[in-house]
Amino acid sequence: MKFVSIIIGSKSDYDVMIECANTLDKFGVLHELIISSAHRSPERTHGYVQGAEERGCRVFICAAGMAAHLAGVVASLTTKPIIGVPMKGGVMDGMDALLSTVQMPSGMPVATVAVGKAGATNAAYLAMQILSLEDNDLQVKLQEDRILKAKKVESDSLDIEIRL
Ligand code: RP5
Repeated sequence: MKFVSIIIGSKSDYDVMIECANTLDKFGVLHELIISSAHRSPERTHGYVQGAEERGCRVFICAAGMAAHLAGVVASLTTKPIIGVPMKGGVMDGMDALLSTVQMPSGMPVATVAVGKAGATNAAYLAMQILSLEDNDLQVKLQEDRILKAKKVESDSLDIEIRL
């Protein structure tokens, strides 16, 4: 069974990261969402990643704030693709987490998306684009979604536009 794992570092990340789960839901992509911290529960994190990979996890999405090591730690435990979502909060309100998540040493990549809700949604899309390489139905759904987005731009513009 192929699925996507979403790991969040704290319950305080949930309200943002539920956007990620909802986006996967919208496309019918199987996923799990758990709380596990690189710092507060390292053994749980190790055990979960190992077990999830054995059960069929194809992509890990990891969200953390402050000294955000979760995505990097998960990257150290698997060669499956890792997507990191930096969370707001901390003294630099997300910039700290962004730099922690994005600045991985060479050979240990974490595909880092935007801070906060846009990142949570894009993490889901990026995971689905990875899965769609071997899933034609999902690829078609993503293409249809692009068409809807383009139509929405046009209809939004029609609502407000002023032209000569
Ligand atoms: C990180 O520290 C979590 O991912 C969260 O974004 C941040 C703050 O955690 P809490 O103190 O709110 O639990 O590990």
